[in-house]
Amino acid sequence: MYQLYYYPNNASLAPHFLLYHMGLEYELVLVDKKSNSQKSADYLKLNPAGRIPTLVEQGQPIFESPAICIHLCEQHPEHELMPPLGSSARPLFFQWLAYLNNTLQAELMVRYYPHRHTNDESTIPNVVAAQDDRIADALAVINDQLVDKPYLLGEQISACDYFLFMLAGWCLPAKKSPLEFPHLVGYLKRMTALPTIRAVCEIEGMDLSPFESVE
Ligand SMILES: N[C@@H](CCC(=O)N[C@@H](CS)C(=O)NCC(=O)O)C(=O)O
Repeated sequence: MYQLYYYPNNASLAPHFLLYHMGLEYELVLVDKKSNSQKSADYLKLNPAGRIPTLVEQGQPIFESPAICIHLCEQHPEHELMPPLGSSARPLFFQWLAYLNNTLQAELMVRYYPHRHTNDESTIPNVVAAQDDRIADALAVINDQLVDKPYLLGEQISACDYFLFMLAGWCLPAKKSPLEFPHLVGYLKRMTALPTIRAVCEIEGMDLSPFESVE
C-alpha cells in the first residue's frame, strides 16, 4: 500500500497516473497547499524540501516526482512503463524524463513562482514573459520529437508520456500554448482519451476540456 501526498494538478499528478495505470493500491493524502501545509512541521519530516509530492512506501518517504516515477517503474516492471535494462530505448527514457523535469518543469516553476526570482515586484511581468519564451522553446523540442511517433519514446507509452501530459496542462496559460504545436496537439488529444488520464483527472477534479475541444 502506497500513500501519495498530493494536491490536484500538482507535481503529484504524474506519480498518480502511474499508481493508477499499474493498478496499485494507494491512498491519497491531500497536502493543503492553500494553507501552505507543504511547509508544516509534520510534512517537512517527510519531505524537507517542502514540496509536493511525497510517496510513502512502508514508512519510507520518497520525494521528487521523477524519482517516484522511476521507482514505481522499477518496482513494477511488468507494466512496461520504463524500457528494461539493456534496451536501446532506456537511455532515451532517462533523457526525456530529465529534459521534462530539469528543463520544462524548471522553467514552469519560475513562471508559476515569479516572485521567488526577483527582488523587485515590478519586474514580475517580465519574468513571466521571459519564461513564456523559454517554455515555448522546450515545447518546440518536444513537438519535433513527436513528428512521427505516437509516444515520446516511439510506439509504446512510458512514464515519460504521463509526465509530459502533467506538464502540458501547466503550460496551457503560457503565451504559446502546447495546443499551438501541430504534433503535440494530436498527441495530447490522444493521451486525453486514455482511461488512466480520464480516471485520475476525474479523481483530482481536473478539467480535460481544453484538450478535448481541439480540432
Ligand atoms: N522537483 C520537484 C518540484 C515539486 C514542486 O515544486 N511542487 C510544487 C507543486 S507543483 C510545490 O510543492 N509548490 C509549493 C511550494 O513550492 O511551496 C518535483 O518534481 O517533485
